[in-house]
Amino acid sequence: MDGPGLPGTPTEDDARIVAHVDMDCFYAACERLREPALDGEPLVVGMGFEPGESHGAVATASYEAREYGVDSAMAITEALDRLPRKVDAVEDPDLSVEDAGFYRPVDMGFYESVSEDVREILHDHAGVVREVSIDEAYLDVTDEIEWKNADEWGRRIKTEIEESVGVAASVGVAPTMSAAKVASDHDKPDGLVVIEPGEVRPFFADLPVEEVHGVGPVTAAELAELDVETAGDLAAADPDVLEDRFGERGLEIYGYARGEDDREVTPRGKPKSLSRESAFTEATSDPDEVADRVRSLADSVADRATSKDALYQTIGIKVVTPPFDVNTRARSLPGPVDEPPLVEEVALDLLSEFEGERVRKVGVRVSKLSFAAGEQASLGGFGGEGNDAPEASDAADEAGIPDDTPSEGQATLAGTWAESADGADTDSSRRLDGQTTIEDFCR
Ligand code: TTP
Ligand code: MG
Ligand code: MG
Repeated sequence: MDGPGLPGTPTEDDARIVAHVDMDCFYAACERLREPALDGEPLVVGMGFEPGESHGAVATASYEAREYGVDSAMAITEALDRLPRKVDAVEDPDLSVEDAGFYRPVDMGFYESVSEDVREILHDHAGVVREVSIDEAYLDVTDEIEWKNADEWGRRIKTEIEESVGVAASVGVAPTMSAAKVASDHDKPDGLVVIEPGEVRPFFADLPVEEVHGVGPVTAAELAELDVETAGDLAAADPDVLEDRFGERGLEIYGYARGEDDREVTPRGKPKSLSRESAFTEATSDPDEVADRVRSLADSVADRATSKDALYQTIGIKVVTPPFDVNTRARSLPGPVDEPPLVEEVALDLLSEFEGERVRKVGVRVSKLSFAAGEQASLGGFGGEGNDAPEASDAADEAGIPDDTPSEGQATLAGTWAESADGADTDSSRRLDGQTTIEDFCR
C-alpha cells in the first residue's frame, strides 16, 4: 500500500508555524554587552585594523556604522576609509572625530558563549529548534502556538532574549522556513514580522528579488536580465525559463518566491529522512534510463544512511512528470534496517507503476530514521507486525534541499572566521563589568 508520501505545499489548514530568529549585528551586540559605552556608537568588529596590519575584513558593523557604508565582508581598509577609527581621528586634524567609529577584534569564544545563552531560551520556547549559525535558528512552533498568538509569542521571545542575555533579535514567523527568514530580515534591527498562511505571496510581491531565500546579488543581476526585479515577478515567471537558466536552483527560488517550501525544521545532526534526487536534461520515457538513475540514487542514499549510522523503516521514491507534477510513493518495512540492496529493490518496485510515463526528475528517500546503535531488526524479526503505514508526518527532506548555507554575496571570508576561531582575545571576561577606560574606548 502506498502512503500519501511526501507533502507538497501545505494547505492553509495544516500550515506549519515556523519562526526564524536572527540576532542584530551579533558580534557588535556582544561587544556592547561587555562594553556598554559602545551602545549607540558606530562599531566595527573585524580583523586587520591595528597599526601595521593591512589585511583583514569586517565581520560585522553596528547599524550606526552601516550608515557610513561599512558592512560584513568588506575589506578592513575600505571600512577604515569610510569610517576612520576614533583613535586616529582624535590625532588627525583632517579627520572628523564625530564621523569616526570604534573597532574591536573578533573574539569567537565570547560570542559562542552569548550564542549558547540565546540558544537555551530558544529551546525553552519551541520543541524543535534548528540552529543554522552562531546567531540564528529556525523554530517549529506549530505545536506551541496558534497564528492568532504569533505576534505575542514573537514579542515575548524577543523580550526574553533582550532581558536575560542583553542582545537584540529580529524574529519572523511564517508558514515556511524560507518565508520566515525573509520575515525576520524584513524589519531589522529589532524586527518582528508575522506572515500568515495565504499572505506569503502578497507579502513578497513588491520585495526586491534579492530578498528571496537563495537569491544573491549575482543571481539577482541575471534575473534582472529576464526582467525579474521583484519577488512577485519571480513568482510569476516561467519556471521552464528559470530552469534553463539556473538549473534546479531556478525551480527552487521560483518555489520560494511563491511561498512553496516543504522543508521541515529538523534539529541538526538528526535528520528525519535522507534523500537524493536528480533531473533528466530532457524528460524521458525510456524505462532503462529511469531505472538506472533510480538505482544510482538508491545506492547513494543507502550509502549516506550507512555513513550516518542511520536505520530506516520507510523507503520511498519521487517521480516528477512534466510539467511539474510530483508523485510520491513509499513503502514501510516491519522494522528499521540498514540494507542497501533493499533500498534499490523497493525503489525499483515502486517505480514500476510509472513505466512508460515521461519523467523529468526522480528521487529516492529513506525515512522513519533511527540512530540507536545496534538496534537493527532482522527483516524477519518483527513477526508480521509491520504494515504499510503511510509516512504521515514525515515531511523532512534533509538532503533534497540545500542546507541553510550563506547566500551569495555573504562571503564568509575564511580569513576572518579562521583568525577569529583562534581566539584573538582569549580573555572572554574582558570588560564584562562594562567599565571602560578612556584608552580602551578610544582604540
Ligand atoms: P549575520 O546574522 O549575517 O549578520 P549580523 O548579525 O552581524 O547582522 P544582522 O543584524 O544583519 O543580522 O551574521 C552573524 C555574525 O556572523 C556577524 O555578527 C558576524 C559574523 N559574520 C562574519 O564574520 N562574516 C560575514 O561575512 C558575515 C555575513 C557574518
Ligand atoms: Mg544576525
Ligand atoms: Mg545570521
